[in-house]
Amino acid sequence: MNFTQKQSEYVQIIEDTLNKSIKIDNPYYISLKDAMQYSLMAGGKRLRPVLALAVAEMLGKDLNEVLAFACSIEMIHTYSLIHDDLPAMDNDDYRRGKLTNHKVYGEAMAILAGDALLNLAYENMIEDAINSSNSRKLEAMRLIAKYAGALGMIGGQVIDLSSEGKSIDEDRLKTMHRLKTGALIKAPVEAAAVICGVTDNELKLLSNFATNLGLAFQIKDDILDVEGDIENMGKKPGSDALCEKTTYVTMFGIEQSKKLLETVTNEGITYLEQFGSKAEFLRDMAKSLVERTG
Ligand code: GRG
Repeated sequence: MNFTQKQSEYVQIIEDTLNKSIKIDNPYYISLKDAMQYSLMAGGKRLRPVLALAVAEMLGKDLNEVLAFACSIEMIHTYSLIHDDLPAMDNDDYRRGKLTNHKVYGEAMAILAGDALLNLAYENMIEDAINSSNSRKLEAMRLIAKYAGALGMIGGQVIDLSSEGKSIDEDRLKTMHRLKTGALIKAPVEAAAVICGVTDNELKLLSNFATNLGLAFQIKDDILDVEGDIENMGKKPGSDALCEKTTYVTMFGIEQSKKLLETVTNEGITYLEQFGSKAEFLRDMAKSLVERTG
């Protein structure tokens, strides 16, 4: 099976699980379900849960062992995007070519839909851990909470907000992206690895791979922001794309950023050597992120 087929297979499993995961049927607040479902099923790439499934399969484990955690990370990712789009943050009208959550359901409901997705993520992980004899799931949950929280994605978002309108140095730029984007890419890789019972050395290798992948993902995002006009469609004055902000491209220039992207990706792939041919999908995934157009 080639990379694209395997990726579609993973995405299908994730879509099916996510689609069934919001179980609100109370007519008094069915609108909350609509708002949660709207963003959760809005056509994201499912990069993070795919990573979790791919790690589990590489390690020879049943995908169901990590599926609840994979989908929970996607819920956390979705909540972060809903909140990031709010007027108090990036103030965006469109995401993935569709109106943002608050533009359809209003700000209050968008905040609540994000909050509810975050809670559902942990409820599902806890339920999965309770019904499992795998005690490592608790540690996996701790890692996810850390990477999504103040020492991870939320911390990165705060650095981003406090950097607005300022010219920032390389260290601050890297720290911001390591936390804001990188942490939630490390979460599925490390959580899946821990659930599957890897050795400390294997965990370190996979963690290093994910660090590089997250960095490459962000550099590519910055390159796409400059190169893809579509990225800027629907943005309001004051939103990211139109306001002067430091990115890898503004700091290093486009050509240097492309070289950095290549170097970071290739280095990331070297951490997979020990896993041999079983790591083929993860290698291809890293390469596909370099080539992505959106
Ligand atoms: C509001 C707590 C809080 C955090 C927001 C994730 C985030 C932090 C902000 C999103 C802003 C942004 C565009 C970050 C760059 C990298 C990134 C996370 C892109 C979106 O991820 P993709 O490309 O999205 O995986 P899809 O749409 O495929 O799910």
